[in-house]
Amino acid sequence: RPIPLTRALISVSDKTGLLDFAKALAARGVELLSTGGTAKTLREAGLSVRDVAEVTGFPEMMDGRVKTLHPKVHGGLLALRDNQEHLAAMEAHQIEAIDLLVVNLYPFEETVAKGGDYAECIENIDIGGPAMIRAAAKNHAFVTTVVDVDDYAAVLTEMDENDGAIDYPFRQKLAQIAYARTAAYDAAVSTWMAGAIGEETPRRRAFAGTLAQTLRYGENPHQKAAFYLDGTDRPGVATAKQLQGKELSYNNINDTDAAYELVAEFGTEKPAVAIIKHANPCGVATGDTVIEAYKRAFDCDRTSAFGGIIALNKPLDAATAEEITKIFSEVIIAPSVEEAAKEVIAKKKNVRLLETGGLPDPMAAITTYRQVAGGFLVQGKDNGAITLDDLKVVTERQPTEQELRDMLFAWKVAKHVKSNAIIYVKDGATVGVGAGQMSRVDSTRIAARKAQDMMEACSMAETPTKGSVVASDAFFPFADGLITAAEAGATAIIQPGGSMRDQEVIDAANERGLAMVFTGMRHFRH
Ligand code: 93A
Repeated sequence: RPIPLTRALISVSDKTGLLDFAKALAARGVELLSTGGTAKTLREAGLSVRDVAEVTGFPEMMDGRVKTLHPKVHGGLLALRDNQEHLAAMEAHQIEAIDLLVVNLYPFEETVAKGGDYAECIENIDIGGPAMIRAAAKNHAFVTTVVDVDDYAAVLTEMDENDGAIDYPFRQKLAQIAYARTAAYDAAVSTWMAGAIGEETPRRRAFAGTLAQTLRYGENPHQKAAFYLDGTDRPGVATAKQLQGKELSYNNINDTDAAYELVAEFGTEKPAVAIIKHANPCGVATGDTVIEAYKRAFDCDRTSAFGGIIALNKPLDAATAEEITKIFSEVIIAPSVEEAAKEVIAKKKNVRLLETGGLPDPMAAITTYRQVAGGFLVQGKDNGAITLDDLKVVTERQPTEQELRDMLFAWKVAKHVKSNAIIYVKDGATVGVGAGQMSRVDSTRIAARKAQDMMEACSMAETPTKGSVVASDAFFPFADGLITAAEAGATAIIQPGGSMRDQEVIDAANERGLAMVFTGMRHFRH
């Protein structure tokens, strides 16, 4: 049944929207109790408010570590209003019922994000706040708990629709949110602490998320789905601003993430464009201009690029926008979008256009999760990278400068292609991508075949893989893959090495005059 609000305890670190909300509560006859800083803010705005210290008979002490941890507060939150013993205890100890709790916590996550030192982070672990939230939420049969500034308006609306009372289903919903908040808060503390003490694989692990969007469906229309934020501010699909187009779908979000993470590998030195289909690139290229990079990426596989996801590492300009909109694309994501480009894309209503404000750091230490039946796997994101110095030439022929440049390019792309990954590259552009095959030689064949298809479709004089270099995300177990690449016209190979049959593969390369380098690092992606 609806419970009228008569007394509220407000204790908030984030004072956004506080005054309007408190004024509206006061105007509806709600008595306000508050902690130090919050009470001060309210009083300064002319509101009448009682200090929690006055209610408890204890001053806030120990730098505020103890301010609301008192039976007068917790009794007021936890007492069952229909239980004679509880009522008798309230009477005996002069405990007043609190029927609305408004709390947001010490900014622990923000303190970590801004690089606070150990002591600062510890001091920002809120104890009294979560204790009150958990108490009030437990007693949602009688108490309303608000932990999100976003819910202030809904509480007022609910009151106005119920004669100043809050209905049970709404209290239940707020209680669920309250527990998610305290769980997420403690998860953030625990995750930070694991990092701070260098515990990469702690015995217990917690994580939590905040709903960003309920999705129409998941990977398929019969699957329910939603998108949650983990609280990290990595530039990308989760934090981007959508400038136009339909709502992002589950697959859009997944593919856009793959696209943007890939293009971020190229930094901002030179324009780079990646076109993604089903989480794999069907074209990646650099160029002197953004439009050139796009055209070269598109030329890798014009057939697959249709309905793709396009990621740029540079601002989207009008000329490139014109070029891109010649065919349909699902999503375009870029650090920024020039005004003239916005106008061009606006003509294609269905294209989703995302602006991120920056590129994510491909080297960042990020934890990734994958669910399996009965558990989840946790690993650091693949942020492995190599430089020229890491390459070991294993063939008689040394690679040329151009081959080395292309090999490093191909290697960056290989990291973002599902295994078994084979990538043919020429002049800073992919010309063939073989992804996700169960045998490496099949990936090698498919990539070459697709390049040949392009040659035929565009009546080119020779196949684009002629004179290319090839990257393989893991070692060639046999020489067959390398031989296939050589037959497709590849002149140089970059691969991790480390196979039992390395010598066979090296011999096959030498016989064909190929240059080959070992990276000593592999990039499986499953
Ligand atoms: O240090 S605490 O863990 N000890 C407490 O007893 C306590 N009670 C409320 N932090 C406590 N709070 C937190 O103080 C609230 O969760 C809120 O974030 C903050 C509000 O303090 P003020 O009103 O002084 O700005």
